[in-house]
Amino acid sequence: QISIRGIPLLENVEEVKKVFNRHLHFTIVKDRDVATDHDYYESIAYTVRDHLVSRWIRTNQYHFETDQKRVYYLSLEYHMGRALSNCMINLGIENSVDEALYEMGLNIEELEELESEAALGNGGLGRLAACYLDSMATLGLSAYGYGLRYDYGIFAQKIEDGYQKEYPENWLRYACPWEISRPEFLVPVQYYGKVIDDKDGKKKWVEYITVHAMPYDSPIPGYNNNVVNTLRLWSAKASEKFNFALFNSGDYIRAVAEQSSSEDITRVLYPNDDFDEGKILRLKQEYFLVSASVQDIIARYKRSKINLKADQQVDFTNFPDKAAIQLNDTHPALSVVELMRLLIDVENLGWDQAFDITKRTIAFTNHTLLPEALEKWPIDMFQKLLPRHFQLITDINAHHLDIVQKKWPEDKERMKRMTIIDDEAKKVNMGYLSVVGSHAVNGVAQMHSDLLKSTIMKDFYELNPEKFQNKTNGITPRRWLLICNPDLADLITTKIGEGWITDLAQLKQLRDYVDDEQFIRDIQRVKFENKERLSKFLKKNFNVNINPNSMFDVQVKRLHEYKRQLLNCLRVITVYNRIKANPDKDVIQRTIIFGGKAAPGYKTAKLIIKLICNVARTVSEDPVIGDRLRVVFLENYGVSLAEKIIPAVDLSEQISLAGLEASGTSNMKMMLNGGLTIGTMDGANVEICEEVGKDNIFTFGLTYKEVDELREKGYNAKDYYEHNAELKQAIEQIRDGVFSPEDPNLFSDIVKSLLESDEKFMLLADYEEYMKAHERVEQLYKDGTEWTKKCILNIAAAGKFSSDRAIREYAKDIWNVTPTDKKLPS
Ligand code: 26V
Repeated sequence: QISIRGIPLLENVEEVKKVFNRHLHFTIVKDRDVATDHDYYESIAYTVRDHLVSRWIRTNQYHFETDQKRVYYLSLEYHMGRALSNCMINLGIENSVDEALYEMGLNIEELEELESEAALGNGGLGRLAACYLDSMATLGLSAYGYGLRYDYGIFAQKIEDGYQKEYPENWLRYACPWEISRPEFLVPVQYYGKVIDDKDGKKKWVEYITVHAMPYDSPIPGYNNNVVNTLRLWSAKASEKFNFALFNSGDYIRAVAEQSSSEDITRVLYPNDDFDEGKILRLKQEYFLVSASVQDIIARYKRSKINLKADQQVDFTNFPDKAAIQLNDTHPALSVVELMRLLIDVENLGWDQAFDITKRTIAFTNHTLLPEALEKWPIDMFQKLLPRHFQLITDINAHHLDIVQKKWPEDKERMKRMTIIDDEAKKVNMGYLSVVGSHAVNGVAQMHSDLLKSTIMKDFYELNPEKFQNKTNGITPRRWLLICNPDLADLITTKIGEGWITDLAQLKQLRDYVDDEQFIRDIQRVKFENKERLSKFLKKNFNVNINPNSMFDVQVKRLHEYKRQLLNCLRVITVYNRIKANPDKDVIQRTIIFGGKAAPGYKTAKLIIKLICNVARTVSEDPVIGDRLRVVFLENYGVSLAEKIIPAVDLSEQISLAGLEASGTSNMKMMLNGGLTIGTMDGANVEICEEVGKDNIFTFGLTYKEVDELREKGYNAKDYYEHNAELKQAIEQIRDGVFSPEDPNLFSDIVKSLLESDEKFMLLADYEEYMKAHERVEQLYKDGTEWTKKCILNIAAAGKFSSDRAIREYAKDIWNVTPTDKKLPS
């Protein structure tokens, strides 16, 4: 067996077997006559966990002893994916485990598939949080993730008759071996009630109801450094005292029912990304995370070394030197106010000092410019649920507007624009609160950060230019290369060593091999084998047939109009028409793969899925097409499916309208795995282009500036429609029911919106250039060697997009903590 990390192998195999058998017996309580595959999965998971726990405990001890500044990442979403292979790789025990299971007649890969994935996120934002936890542990930071332990993560998507159907995903049906509940750290969270003036002139929040937050900790192992950090997820538990009155009045059943309703707070992840519904349950979730986490953070500070001197009043002056809180979008923005409340009402600090400490502790990352995604809470709802917090926001706003007024005394309009509490719209603006309550604000790609400063946060940038930064996103090279594409990882390692695993910039050494014929062939072989593996998987699990000899042209991401899956669909229809019109022409074989979930309430997005599925059907039923074109929509795209698709990608579709995709991260994953990008100058595509050079990427379409000018001048969809015969034909076919003969008007809304002059995503404006870019793709693909050389150059240029690089930048520019490559003792 080849090991790229030179782990002593057989030494541990016997031990793995022993521990495995012990767990099967003592933990699972089964023998091999009755054990199921799932029991075996659990036994091996507990076995791996055993290797982890002493490192986990020691990491905590070490962080207590050194008392370095702690980083707290607060996020409503963590799209973790499966833990087993990640833990094995990071601990360096995958070879021994593999071998031990093999000797016992079990297959590790099959068992891995039985782990239900922790899909506690929607899309890019939640996956980014997971990548960052991995990098923070790998860089030896004393870092904690805080989030919610939803009973139900993102829904399971089924495609039935071409329509998306949502099903609950009960990921906790079997006990989860990776989490440990910590009832001793239960935290009370309060809602409702009112605020009174206390005797000593202080504000007092009274008559609230209490829900308890139960922490569940999961281990976050660093790569090969014996660090194991913690992700703490809170679960709602009814307070025992909850509605005592009902119990006493004899209404026992109702009292118990109400208890369970307070536990609804962490029942389910909100499945819309980029749409703020303003629902009270969501506000309760946000406060639940924030209040439990900030209380926990303060409690840890009080228990920390500098505060252990007995009988001494805890001094909060040093708090910002000991804790950094990063807000993953505005979702945990209430942290600003909760920290203020705890410092003032509980710890008795003065307002000015509390605000100073709060600002120096908190920093904020924005992930979207889409207006419908920016969180604004109705004042009434907010005030009723969190009366004390509303007062504090009022104070913060007054303080903030005072500063604005001093800087621009005459500018009444600016004051109106910049108010956190909008009395006209009757809304609290969480984005503005986050900026005002933070010392640093960042976007997630250079272009996005620039747009933040020139659009939605312009006034705030002018007020505090020093706060604004860029932190281009990154992905973890462990999950997104080493684990998901082991053959490519091995091949790279044979050329440049294994340093790239923790220093991805080293991939640039691969440039030396761009003309190496053997290397080119090896890269081609690995890609082909990955495509074969994906094809087999799809055949087995979805009964989908695809041909590994065709080009895999892939757009997998959340379904959203701005991401323009519909533009891709128009292109597919045109390719189909071209083949039909010219059946003898020699064209490359393409498999066009779509995947992604639509928010359950997002009608247009769901109709686009149906259209793609119907086009796929028409294409596959047409005998003229043969194996030149296949279109598939893959069900239930998420982290685990991504790990199978991404290594097999030839062409990565990144085609959002310029200015709308904050960064994108699937673009980075595909690049790292040797996929070439066809994309607009949007989000991180711009930086991908910079890194790899414009000859090695297929860019097309309006730039942000051109989008802006076109909008100014007036976008006229009909112009494009009338002037491009192929485009016209494709749209007419949708209109005339070519893809929906059983219901010819099924897609009329799509056709109508495409032709509207204010169609927000300007699909038709980019169609022609998109088609031309695809022709360039086709040309290049015909020359296998030239194509593969560009794949190599893309891999070699992917170093910047490591989440290790991103976390180093956060550490230096925002958190003021120092990464280390020092290993803890094992
Ligand atoms: C907003 C809301 C509004 C309230 C209801 C629930 C909810 C959930 C998510 C969001 C905003 C999500 C924003 C987001 O996911 N942005 C994506 O972030 C990625 C990581 O930075 C980035 O790569 C993507 O371009 C960006 O769309």
